[in-house]
Amino acid sequence: MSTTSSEEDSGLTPDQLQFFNENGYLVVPDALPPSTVAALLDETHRLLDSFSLADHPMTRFSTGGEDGTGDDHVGDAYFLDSGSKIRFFFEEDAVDASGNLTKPKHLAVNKIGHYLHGLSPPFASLLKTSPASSSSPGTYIPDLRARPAAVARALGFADPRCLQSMVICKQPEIGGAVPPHQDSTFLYTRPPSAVGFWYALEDATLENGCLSFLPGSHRWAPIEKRLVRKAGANEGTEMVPNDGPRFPPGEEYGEDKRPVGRSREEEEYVPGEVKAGSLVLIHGNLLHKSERNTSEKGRIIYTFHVIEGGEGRVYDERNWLQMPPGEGFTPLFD
Ligand SMILES: O=C(O)CCC(=O)C(=O)O
Repeated sequence: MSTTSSEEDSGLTPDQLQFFNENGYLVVPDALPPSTVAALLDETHRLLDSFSLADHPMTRFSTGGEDGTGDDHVGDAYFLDSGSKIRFFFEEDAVDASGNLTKPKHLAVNKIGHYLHGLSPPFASLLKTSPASSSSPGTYIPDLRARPAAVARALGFADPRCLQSMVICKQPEIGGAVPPHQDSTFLYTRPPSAVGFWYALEDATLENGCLSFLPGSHRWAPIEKRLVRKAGANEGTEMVPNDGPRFPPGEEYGEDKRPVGRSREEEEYVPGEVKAGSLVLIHGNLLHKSERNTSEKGRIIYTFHVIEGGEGRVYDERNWLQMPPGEGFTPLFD
């Protein structure tokens, strides 16, 4: 299902909220005005064209095996320090055995991350709630629908914090698949609270590797593992069993909510083909994935993730992503 948000209410309507609560995801078409889509694409291309290869460690974005929870997840210092920087991670198939690019650099990048919301004014503008809160004059977006702060309020956040942001390019011909995963595995709070805000900047289709979702899995699929830093500075990342809560608080969650008589493998993923400008909200426990892009068309998206920063949620020092020094994670509420 997809729904439109009303002009007056820039958060979620009751129907949208109900759909999200039942299914763990929600498509909001036309969340971004076309001028904003164009500005974010311009910024993406400026970044792709201007970064230097001279001092780049040629880090590729590897997702950690078939189910995304293997141990070969990217984890070098370039990745570990990216929470307060704008860094460029290559597609696995864009780097040959000798470490050379097989494509021009702007067509070789899988992902740009993870502090666009802090360092890039066009991307930062999505989090602004008023012209006064915008540090770069002119970047406030008056006709933004489903404004993130209002959505977060509708979802029940007390103190929503944006902790990371990324452009994912899903390049033509070599765009890597993203295996089924739950975002709270990578962005763990105790108890889990992550929600993804995923914006299509180009049409996302079955051909170029749109998202797909396992509806309702956020209610029964536990966060079994966490991606953490290995002990010692810049020693890489590893998946460890999650010894904390596996669901957000609430009676609607739990392994006993799994559909009766069906295994995880029998559940059916629902594709989410969306137009440029659409917002997709993704619950941190929801199983979702995207396929390889072998088509001629790229699929550029922007996504950021929000966690609860309020009382009763712990974000610990084991998480691979650590707070930007000084500022902390970016508040959505003024
Ligand atoms: O855009 C994609 O292909 C995958 C994004 C995703 O799964 C995520 O941001 O959690």
